[in-house]
Amino acid sequence: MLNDRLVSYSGVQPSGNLTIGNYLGAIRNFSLYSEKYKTFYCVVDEHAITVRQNPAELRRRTYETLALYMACGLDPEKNTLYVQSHVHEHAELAWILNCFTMFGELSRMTQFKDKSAKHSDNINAGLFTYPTLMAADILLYQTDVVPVGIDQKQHVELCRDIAERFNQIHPNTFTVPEPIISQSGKKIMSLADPTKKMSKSDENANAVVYILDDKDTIIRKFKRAVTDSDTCVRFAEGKDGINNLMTIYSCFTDKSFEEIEREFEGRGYGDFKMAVGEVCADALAPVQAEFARRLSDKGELEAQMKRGAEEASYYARRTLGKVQKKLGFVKI
Ligand code: ATP
Ligand code: LTN
Repeated sequence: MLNDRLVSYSGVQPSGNLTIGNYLGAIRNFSLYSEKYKTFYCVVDEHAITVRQNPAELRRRTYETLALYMACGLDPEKNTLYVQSHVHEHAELAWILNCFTMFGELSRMTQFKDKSAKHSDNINAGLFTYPTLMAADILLYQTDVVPVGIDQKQHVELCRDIAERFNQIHPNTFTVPEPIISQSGKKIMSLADPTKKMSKSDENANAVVYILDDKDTIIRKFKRAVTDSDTCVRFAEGKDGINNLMTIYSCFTDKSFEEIEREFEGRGYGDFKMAVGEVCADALAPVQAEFARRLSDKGELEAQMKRGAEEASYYARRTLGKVQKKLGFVKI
């Protein structure tokens, strides 16, 4: 809570081109809070360097992610949109929280296990302590709710544990946040392997639909999506590919699974895949147009980064100051 208003906070890494998983699981839901909550949405570039990034690409994607936030309906007048590395309090609080986080807790994080398997040549300490930086992001703003996809639930739960542990030793320091997982789009799966999460860092571009893919590409990717040897469009155990396509169709049309089954009764997978591609491309078209408009004005994006950083710093400074005082750091 900040100034009697509930707070919503979330972040996206500028680590690749954003996918419809990022859109349906997270970004699309951010604007639901803009009216009633004080909202902070961050481009988490410091998290992105836990795996190697090309500097020029990281810089470009930082601008793009900010432009995409706005294109997805986040009005910078109503939401604080900013870049993590512009607010130094994140890294400072992360260090402090490292001293309140147990080695065993961090070792149990599934994202750490997955990413260390994937990047076995670079299992750095930052990858291991990634969740304490994420906890610092959230706790600096006295956050009440954190809208994320289901893969981030474990990190938000660890953040709650850290906040409760700190509050037990130093009462009334942090608000303890709740993860908010959108039911429909909580885990969009890969089109090539529907048992795996769709991920922006997937090497197979056909497994992933990017928010910025054009209509032909989107339709081609859905046409190639892995399904099963059945022909009937219905949601059932073991039909991971069709279940995933039905989930995506449902997210874009708001239709229930029963309605979708009725709509495609007697029609084959080919028709259905085409329809999923159409609704997805049509829903993304206005986002893409607004993205292009926002990205073409670099000066305005930089001005927004500056405004966002100033707004965020004000609150971040307040919380960090309170924490430092409670710990016994000398103020000069
Ligand atoms: P990376 O591949 O680099 O790990 P990512 O695609 O998992 O990235 P993040 O930046 O880590 O994306 O996630 C941003 C937000 O999108 C988070 O809230 C995350 O839970 C959500 N998200 C990511 N992938 C999916 C997905 N497939 N389905 C639903 N939500 C997702
Ligand atoms: N860890 C998240 C990104 C992230 C985040 C956050 C999400 C960094 N800081 C704070 C919510 C709140 C991810 O990998 N998707």
